[in-house]
Amino acid sequence: MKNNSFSQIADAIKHAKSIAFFTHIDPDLDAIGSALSLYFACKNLGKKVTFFSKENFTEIQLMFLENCNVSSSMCDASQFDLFISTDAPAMYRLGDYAEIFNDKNNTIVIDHHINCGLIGRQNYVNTEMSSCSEISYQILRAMKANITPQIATLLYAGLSSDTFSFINTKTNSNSFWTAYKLVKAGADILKVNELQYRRHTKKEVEFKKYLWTNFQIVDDCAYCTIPLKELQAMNGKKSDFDSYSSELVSLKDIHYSFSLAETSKGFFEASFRAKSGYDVRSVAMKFGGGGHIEAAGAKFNAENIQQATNMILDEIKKQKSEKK
Ligand SMILES: [Mn+2]
Repeated sequence: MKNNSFSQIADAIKHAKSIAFFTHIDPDLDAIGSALSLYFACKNLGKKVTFFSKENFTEIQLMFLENCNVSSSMCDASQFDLFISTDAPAMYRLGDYAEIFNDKNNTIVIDHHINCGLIGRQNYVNTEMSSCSEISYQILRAMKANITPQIATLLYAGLSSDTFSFINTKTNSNSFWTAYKLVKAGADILKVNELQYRRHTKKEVEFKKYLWTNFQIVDDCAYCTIPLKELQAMNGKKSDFDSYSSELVSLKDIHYSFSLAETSKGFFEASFRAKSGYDVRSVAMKFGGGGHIEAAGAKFNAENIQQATNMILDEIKKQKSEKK
């Protein structure tokens, strides 16, 4: 796939009158920031804009969705002349909205993952970017759009969360340069930091307690599993244990980590992390998932949680021995 230039994409956006925005299911702040920054810039230019999503947004996500027209109904393609997807590399990541990108509609795909088949009429996919929000920022610059404090805050939230606060190895000079520009434009760092890092609820603490009580280590892999019964007892869902794998990979001498939860009978959701130089994307792909080299996820079926755990441990072991 050949990338279009920022100015080509900016032109397409500027010429559109009504634009539908999409991002991946289970959206993180980079998904929301990269999509909504463009959404609000277009809205400010007087365009008709709709953000399509069927998520049950968390309280924190809703803080970033303020004043956004979110539609959870199907998208009537005849109502829009442009369709933009951000932060999603594969069709299935768009959930019920994938269909739109199947047609030869006027689509734009903006992303920083290794592409897995989601291709627009125009594309800008760059895996060197630490966040998709950085790409959205470049497009807004090419559009000469006014970067309002609200837009800057959305982009900063995406950048800050996808770099794990500027510590993961994708963090580069462009991440800091973009952060500098966004703070200059009025990004509310305090709001982003407070919402992301200083709002731990009692429930989150319960989940952390579970993690640090139940985690296991095998060789250089740390992991934590949550059986369905425990998950229900803690009244938890996927987002509640999302941070487990990130926490575990930060342990000394640990190169791989994963969290694994049984979210319904016989159905498992796994989140993988790796330290720099190690690869969990290829592990996730074995289970029908994907993501980045150092941060990936997958959903799959297994008889029980012990079997699911062993399947992952075996796969990590196998890939390590293949690399030797
Ligand atoms: Mn992202």
